Amino acid sequence: MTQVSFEASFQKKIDEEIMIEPQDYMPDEYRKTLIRQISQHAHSEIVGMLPEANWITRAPSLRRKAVLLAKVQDEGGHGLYLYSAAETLGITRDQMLHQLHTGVAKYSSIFNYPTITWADMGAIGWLVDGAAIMNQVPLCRTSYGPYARAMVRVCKEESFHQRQGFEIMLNLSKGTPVQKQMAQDALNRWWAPALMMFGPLDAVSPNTAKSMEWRIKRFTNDELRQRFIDVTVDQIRLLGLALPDENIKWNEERGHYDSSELNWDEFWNVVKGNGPCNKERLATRVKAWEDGAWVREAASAYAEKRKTKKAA
Ligand code: FAQ
Repeated sequence: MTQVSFEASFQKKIDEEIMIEPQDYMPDEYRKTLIRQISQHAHSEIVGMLPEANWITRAPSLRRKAVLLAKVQDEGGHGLYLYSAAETLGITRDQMLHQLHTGVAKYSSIFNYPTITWADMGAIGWLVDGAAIMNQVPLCRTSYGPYARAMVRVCKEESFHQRQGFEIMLNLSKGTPVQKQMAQDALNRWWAPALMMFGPLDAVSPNTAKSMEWRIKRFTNDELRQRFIDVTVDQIRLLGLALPDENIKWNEERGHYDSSELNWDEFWNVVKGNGPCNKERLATRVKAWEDGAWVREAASAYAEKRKTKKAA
């Protein structure tokens, strides 16, 4: 087969909804885009453990502590599935982690904001995991098999995360005036950053068009952001909280809620490493990697010893 016919048969498979598997032919650009997206997704999961891990020791009851601990551990597991999926494309975990630690690879902007009160645990579960679900359910049908399969389990766990966050918000909203105010403040602070998780506007997103053609993405950034706004507004009303944006209004003609334009300068500033917690998050990850060096060395020495014993 010539290069042209390889490419044509690849696109035909995509168009016929046949998943691409690691041993299949794929254009270099498809492989590169997948490595970029999956590794950034994996980094987001493990950096995303940090803002919530801050609150495990301060959870207000044993039940809340157990739930939060389980959630944070789940996020670590998601990172591991995703690193494994990316490894099937020919990059090693060490290479990916090196890219994260040197600031070459990105991770989601949302994890560069501080967690100030317990209500932030509610807002993260409800809004951040809620936005993650909106983005990741369609990824269960992404065109690359190992990524799609990893997403199925991830989405099941994210839905428990979303519910525990909503439950925290519901309890606070029904609590004392001070607790309700804490919930409102968390909603106000996390709303816009959660909407930014969906990425830049389609009009300036460099990767969306090609990723849609290759069915890596099933919906564009703007489509998913709008869906998220539409479902979340009703949940805010159910909580009895005020809308976090005075321009949220139902638009009969569009059949969607209108809302304010986001502050894209803030978004790009955070993506470029200058958000409120970027430096702290990266330093924590690098320290964890360095502190864990002895574990990696011990594990590989043990594996080496077993290999020699078996061979003898
Ligand atoms: N933050 O052309 P596009 C979670 C970058 S998981 C930082 O639109 P694309 C679970 C983008 O990489 C959250 N950077 O890019 C959890 C690109 O830069 P590059 C993570 C961003 O890939 C909950 C450039 O801007 N989820 O939350 C962001 O087509 C609680 C241009 O953008 C995923 O990763 C951003 N928000 O679309 C864990 C889902 N947005 O690489 C713990 C999978 C864009 O060219 C606690 N990823 N950029 O240098 C995706 O669906 C896509 O990659 C998008 C971006 C939609 C994020």
